[in-house]
Amino acid sequence: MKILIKNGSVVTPLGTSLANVLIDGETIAAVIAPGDTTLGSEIEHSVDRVIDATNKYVIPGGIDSHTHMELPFGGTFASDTFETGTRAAAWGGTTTIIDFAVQKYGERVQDGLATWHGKAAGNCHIDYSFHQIIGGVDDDSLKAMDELVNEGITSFKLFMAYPGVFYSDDGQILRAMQTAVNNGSMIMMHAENGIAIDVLVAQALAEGKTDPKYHSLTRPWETEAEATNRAIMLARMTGAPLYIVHMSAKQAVNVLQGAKDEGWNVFGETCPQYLYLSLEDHLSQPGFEGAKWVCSTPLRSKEEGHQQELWRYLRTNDLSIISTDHCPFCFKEQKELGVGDFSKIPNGIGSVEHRMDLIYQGVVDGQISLERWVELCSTTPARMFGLYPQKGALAPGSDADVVIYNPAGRTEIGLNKTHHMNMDHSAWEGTVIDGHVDTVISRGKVVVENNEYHGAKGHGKFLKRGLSQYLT
Ligand code: DUC
Ligand code: ZN
Ligand code: ZN
Repeated sequence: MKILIKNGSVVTPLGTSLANVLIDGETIAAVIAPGDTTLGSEIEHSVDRVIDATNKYVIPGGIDSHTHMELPFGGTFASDTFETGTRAAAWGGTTTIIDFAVQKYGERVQDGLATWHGKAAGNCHIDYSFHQIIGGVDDDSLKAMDELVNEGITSFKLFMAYPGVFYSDDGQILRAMQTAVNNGSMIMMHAENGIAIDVLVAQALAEGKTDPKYHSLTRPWETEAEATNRAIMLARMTGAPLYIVHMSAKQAVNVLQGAKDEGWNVFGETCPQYLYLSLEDHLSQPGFEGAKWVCSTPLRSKEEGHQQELWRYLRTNDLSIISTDHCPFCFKEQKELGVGDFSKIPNGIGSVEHRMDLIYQGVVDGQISLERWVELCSTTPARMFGLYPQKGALAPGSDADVVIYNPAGRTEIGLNKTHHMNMDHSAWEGTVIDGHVDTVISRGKVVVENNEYHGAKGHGKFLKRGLSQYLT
């Protein structure tokens, strides 16, 4: 199948220009500037389909480098399967996800990874890869890290939070970082001081503070900034590269910025929820409603001014990537596990379908440029996690993952329960976006067009990743 996308404005981190994009099978064959006749003007007649993208943006498909399909958490499982979650992602212009395979404490890392391959294989609508969560650092799991790098799993997540579940102590973190230095992989960190948080949580509950808002109040910004600083110091001791996930506190990013400025190989990501949602407006809603917005790191206080600072750090590249940390739970029976005890509310928000739209709104609002939107949501994730230029680029030879985005369109999120994630509510209900994902192409196949879905499970393939382009 040959497709010509005609007259669109092609947007990459390098700039925006009118061009035609020729797709041949699963890859991009050419990006043709107007007036370039070297490929022959009859090209339009030699293709199977012409898609007119006049007045629309043509961008590389979104890459969400932080999702949790089917994650076991808080006595339940994240409600999107690989099938439902990747379908929802495709609807929203995301054509690759990197999910987190889990090594549970006491389990072999290889067995945890095999479980994740089993969940995803044959079920995904778009291409996918995995980072590996190391839930128990010991001699065996450190050896396994080397093995996994050869299998295309080149990044490992550790937790400074959740004692007794995913938590690693400083010595374990240090050893994992030393291993990463040797095998060239990236250490990803959930940076919150879980030991301090557990004390604050127990004290709040003992005082009868059980509402969802206490989830944030028992995880103050200091717990994030302290853990971020400690993770950076451990990385400095070892020389390991470090990528801090889901950053929400401006003070934590400030610490990261300081280390970057001193020349350390440290990176940060944030997520749409930290840019738009807050403790006051969402987590503090009456009754148990706020449970919809319980996630970790937590939504922060609007009054503390985190959101503007996070946008600023996105402009200055102190934050390099916007992922979702997509971790959906239904309100009924899942979030409700925490009625009367906020600490039992499963942590997570579902956004995999909305990230491209939500961050495009940042372009409309003047927070970031069009090119930076593409860089934060597609190109840098590909480069950071060893997928570039197969993904994240509109260039000859790259996979034909393409989104045609209509800046004159409108998207009303959650209106009439019309999202496609497997959730009985949306944390984004009522959000209006001044733009619309018109057409989505995944490896040469048109999967979304005219508000209709044409994708299929099993189309998505596992991506063996190389090493990060941000490391030497
Ligand atoms: N944060 C969440 O919100 N959910 C799952 C795990 C995490 O770190
Ligand atoms: Zn995390
Ligand atoms: Zn996560």
